[in-house]
Amino acid sequence: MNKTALITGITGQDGAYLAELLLEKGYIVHGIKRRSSSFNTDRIDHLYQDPHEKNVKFKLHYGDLSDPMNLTRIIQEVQPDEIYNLGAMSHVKVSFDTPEYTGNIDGLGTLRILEAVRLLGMTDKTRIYQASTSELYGKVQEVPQTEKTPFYPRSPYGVAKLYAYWITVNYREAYSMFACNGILFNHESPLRGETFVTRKITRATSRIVLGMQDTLFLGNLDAKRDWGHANDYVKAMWLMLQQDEPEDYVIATGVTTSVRDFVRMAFAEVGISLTFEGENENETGLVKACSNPEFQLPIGKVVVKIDPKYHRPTEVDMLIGDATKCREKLNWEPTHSIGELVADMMAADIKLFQKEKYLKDGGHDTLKYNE
Ligand code: NDP
Ligand code: GDR
Repeated sequence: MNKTALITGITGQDGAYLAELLLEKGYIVHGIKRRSSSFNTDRIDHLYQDPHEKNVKFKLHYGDLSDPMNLTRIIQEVQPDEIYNLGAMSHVKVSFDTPEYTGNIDGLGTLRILEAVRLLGMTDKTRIYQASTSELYGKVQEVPQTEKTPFYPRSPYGVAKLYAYWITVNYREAYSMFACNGILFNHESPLRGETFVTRKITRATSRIVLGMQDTLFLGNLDAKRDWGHANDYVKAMWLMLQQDEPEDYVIATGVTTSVRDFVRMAFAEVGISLTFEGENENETGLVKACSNPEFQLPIGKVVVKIDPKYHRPTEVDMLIGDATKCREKLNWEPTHSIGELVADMMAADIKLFQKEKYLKDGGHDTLKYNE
């Protein structure tokens, strides 16, 4: 019998990779998408199956984590063996602008899923994965961070996810539910949302070397993150739900890199070396040398500047994870180094913007871009 999975946040980066993985494994995959005035299914359009055909293995339902009735009905209809709760307002900086909404979706949304499963009497049938995060660690207490490191979140997003983490643990203990927290460190890919720093950098680097943008404006260049590849991380999510016992796991690479070094690596992918000068808000990134005849920029050109609007009221300075438990119990290893991640993202964005430039030069300037 095929297993059935339900994914919230299926239209996001992780939702797309996870849906692909589960379909490959023979699952019937259901996903919850939000109604939007414009299409929001770009990342999963290649998985679409005509619902009029027989044996459809991929199905989308309209829904929202703010709506408990809707969630309960979908769970009752779908009868999932596994629920992956990936839906969230996932942008840390934006959570300072929308703190209550973030608490409702990222915190209470998790409760709504757990409570629906409990009220429907499905606690023995349905296993639940909760998308927890390294943002729980926040202010550095211990390096590297493990499952035992104390939490100290530093944003409304982190605090909402703290509630979600503990309500998942509580339902596991109170009602013997198979519910796990994956404490995932930052993971990126060519499908990463355009306003997260890595994708912002690879998009801007591509546009700058193609002559489509002048400058990349960033906030804190000193922040350090443990960046892995989303394609690796969704495999760990699945593995957690295949174990005999429900537990919480850290998923990380164990390597940390500053935002400044990520910028250097992105430009290096296209043969441009950068040097950074100045301090704090006056720091700039300048072209030091170009070794690729295809992508030439004037030596000394300023390509990176600081815009204080990207600074956060409270920042998470440094994250580095210790995934020993995951390696030992789940036999999981990341397969992409930071260099391979940057190369993958740069190759995809160069291709994307070469295509856009071609269309633009031909008078078909239809695409928008975000900062
Ligand atoms: P994305 O921002 O790419 O995707 C978030 C998904 O949640 C989208 O499908 C979005 O829908 C959906 N969503 C947002 N609000 C609601 C809502 N009110 N109701 C239902 N769905 C909603 O995030 P990622 O794929 O990167 O991350 C997946 C999960 O993992 C998130 O919970 C995130 O917080 C968490 N996480 C991510 C990490 C990372 O580095 N990527 C690390 C650790 C945790 P729409 O497309 O319509 O906006
Ligand atoms: P993060 O990711 O906050 O770690 O949350 P993000 O890429 O937004 O920021 C990483 C670091 O880069 C610094 N930074 C900037 N960030 C953005 N977005 N834009 C900028 O211009 C910029 N300049 C510097 C930030 O200050 C920060 O220190 C991500 C999300 O996916 C969460 O959902 C997830 O839980 C965590 O990763 C783990």
